[in-house]
Amino acid sequence: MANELCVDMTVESTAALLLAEHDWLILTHQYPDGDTLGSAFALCRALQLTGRSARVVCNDEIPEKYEYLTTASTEDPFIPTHICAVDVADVKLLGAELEETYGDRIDLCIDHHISNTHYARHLLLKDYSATAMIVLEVVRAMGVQPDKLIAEALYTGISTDTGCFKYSNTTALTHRMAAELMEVGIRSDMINRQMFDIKSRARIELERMALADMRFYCDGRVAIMPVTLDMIDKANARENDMEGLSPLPRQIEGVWIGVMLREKATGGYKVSFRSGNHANASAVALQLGGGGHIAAAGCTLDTVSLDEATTQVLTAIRRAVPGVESVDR
Ligand SMILES: [Mn+2]
Repeated sequence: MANELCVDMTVESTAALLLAEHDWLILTHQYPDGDTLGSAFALCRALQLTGRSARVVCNDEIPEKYEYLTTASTEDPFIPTHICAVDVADVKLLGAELEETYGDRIDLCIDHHISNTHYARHLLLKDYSATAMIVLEVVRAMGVQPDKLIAEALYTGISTDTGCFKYSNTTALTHRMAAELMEVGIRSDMINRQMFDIKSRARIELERMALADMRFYCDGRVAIMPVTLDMIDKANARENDMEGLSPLPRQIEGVWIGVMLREKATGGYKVSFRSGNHANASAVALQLGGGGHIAAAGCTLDTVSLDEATTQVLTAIRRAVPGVESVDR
């Protein structure tokens, strides 16, 4: 629920608030990504450079590929009295443990999600491509010139939240800020390779098996890719290896709707729909009791076999996507 006592902040008043206190615990969202981590470690270092004590905490383990970010700050030991959340749209997204401990006492939130629920006492909200862009403005307003470590952390946030500057949320300002960070002398090539190119061996094995079992329907306008427990087991894949798998079928030329059917440990399938200009993924997901956005949506099908899940998905697509079947037949 929105908090009426939440104070809207400017970049300047946020910088002043941060500098007015002597210690800050910085919280990221659960299942951390490049933006929440980049924003957190950059802000942490900026605070430390101004003589404050600061530390980053995350509900979940930080995936290995982000490890270079953690060197941006030192592990200050202190009992936290001031709490700041970055890139966290809702208090629930902190993750169970952090929400339990800090959920009702967040002093400041810096975020770019317009859906932010105003759970913090002070909120700096700007409709930017990444929270890291807002943090760059705050760091400057604190009188800190971004050094290489801060710049690499912020660049990571901007690059990951824009899909390496490919998503429609990429603006001229996104590029300008990225360019400013590059002028500091960052390893943007290493960062983008680490974030977007490198895949684990297990991930490639999993992709190989999933692609081998992918089937096409509706004259190639629908592609359904199964990811079964058996495949996950054979590939020796961990949760990290699953990230970003669902857009694969949609990348194929001529596919309007790409579907991933991921078998759940408890039985049944988690279904992800990805669509382009020709179809509304959320309309399809709604047919099956799910939801989401136009380009990306999902639902869960409990206690069904792979064949049954495929049939249900195809029925929903034929109902919700006009013209998906060839007009010739
Ligand atoms: Mn973000």
